Amino acid sequence: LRTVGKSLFVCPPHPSLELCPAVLFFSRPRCSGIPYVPQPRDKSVSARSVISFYNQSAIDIAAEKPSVRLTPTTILYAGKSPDNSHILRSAQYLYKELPVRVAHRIRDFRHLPFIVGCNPTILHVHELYIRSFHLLSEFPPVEDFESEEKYTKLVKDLLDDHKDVVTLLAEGFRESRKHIKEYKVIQDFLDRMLTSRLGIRMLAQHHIALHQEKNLFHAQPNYVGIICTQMSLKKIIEKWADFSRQVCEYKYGYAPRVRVLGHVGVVFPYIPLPLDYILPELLKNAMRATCEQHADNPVNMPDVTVTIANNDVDFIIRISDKGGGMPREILEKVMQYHFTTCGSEMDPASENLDGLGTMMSAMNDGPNGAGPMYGKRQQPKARNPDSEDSDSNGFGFGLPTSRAYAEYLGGSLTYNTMQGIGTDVYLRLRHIDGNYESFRI
Ligand code: ADP
Ligand code: K
Ligand code: MG
Repeated sequence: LRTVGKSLFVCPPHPSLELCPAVLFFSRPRCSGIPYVPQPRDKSVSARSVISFYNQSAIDIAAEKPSVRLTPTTILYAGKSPDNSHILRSAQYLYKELPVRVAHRIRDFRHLPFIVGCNPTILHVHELYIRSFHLLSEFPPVEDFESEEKYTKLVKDLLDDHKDVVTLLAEGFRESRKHIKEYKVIQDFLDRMLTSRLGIRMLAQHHIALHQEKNLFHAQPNYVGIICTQMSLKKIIEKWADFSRQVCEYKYGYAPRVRVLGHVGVVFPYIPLPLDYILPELLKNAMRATCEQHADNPVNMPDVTVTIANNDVDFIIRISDKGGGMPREILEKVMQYHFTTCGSEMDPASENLDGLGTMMSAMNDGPNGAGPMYGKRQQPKARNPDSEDSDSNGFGFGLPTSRAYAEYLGGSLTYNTMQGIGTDVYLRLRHIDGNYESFRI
């Protein structure tokens, strides 16, 4: 098996990835006597990737190149030119940069422990990246607006192809992590994978937004690409508080109110995209804890309090709840990928999430496919309208992913908890307005 593993990920490969005996062996469903032949989710994807295993040198060469990371200020002040040449330059930057970043991710997949890399769900994501690499690197150079238009279409399609990647990785690792002794291997892989994906999506979305701004009809006021030049923290917090309350009401029948205090009037340039992921995660955690702690008296549930503090260098958002805090035994674990007190992790016997499942499993089910616990009830109106990602909730990904994003953005995510009372979570992020050194995308 070792040899086959090497041949899959390091040396020239087995002729057919799909039929590799090791893949067959490891992907056979438990308790089934029938040999399992993994079905490619998309035939064209799979066929392409199998060929690509023969042609890895292009990936290897790209993977050796360093990625060129830009500061948001560089992006912000790159300027809009009346002849739209900035859009062409933006596409040309992506044209060079995306294959390199995608190749780095492929290299990471190849370095995963063999048994994890063979997981069919992880293999599927691995293939998705290989396919994207080829589509991006084989695209003819972007030289004029006609090719820019086509290139932008390709980038849009790829964003769409990759929208479920977080959920797929969460599933794939949940299945295979039990075979890995060292959690750090998984954490490092996922931290790199998820933050790199965030970076790629920010760059791609930025370009797509610039492209759309050409048409004044699509131009959003106060936006340059994905950068909101006048972002109000209070507004964005309120937006996600409303969203999270709807999800919470759907799950528990009630939801705590959210008060926003502190520097509520601050407005500055920032990129809302990562906040659109982090804020609902943190608010949902606070609301879930509050609802479960005060289930006996939901009418007098304590509010969730969000405090904003702004200074020259960074801004801090504190989310405080009176949800009973975290017990000592789980303190070390809450930041781990897959650790959750919803459903099966704490209580492996309870496969059915009835009553305890994370409120966001509602969001995973899609518009019609309510799972058993939501059977006859109405779906929440709220779906995460701004986040492109399908939800990875219920996987214990909220805190670790938010922390990885915060650190990628030059900030931090920390918490203090008082068991029996409640929890304070601090999200600290750097300004991007160029007065101090900021992060690079
Ligand atoms: P999930 O919400 O899917 O369980 P997270 O990573 O968001 O995953 O959180 C992991 C665990 O941390 C939760 O299951 C819960 O036990 C604990 N936790 C997170 N936030 C809070 C909070 N505000 N109060 C109490 N416990 C919390
Ligand atoms: K977790
Ligand atoms: Mg959560």
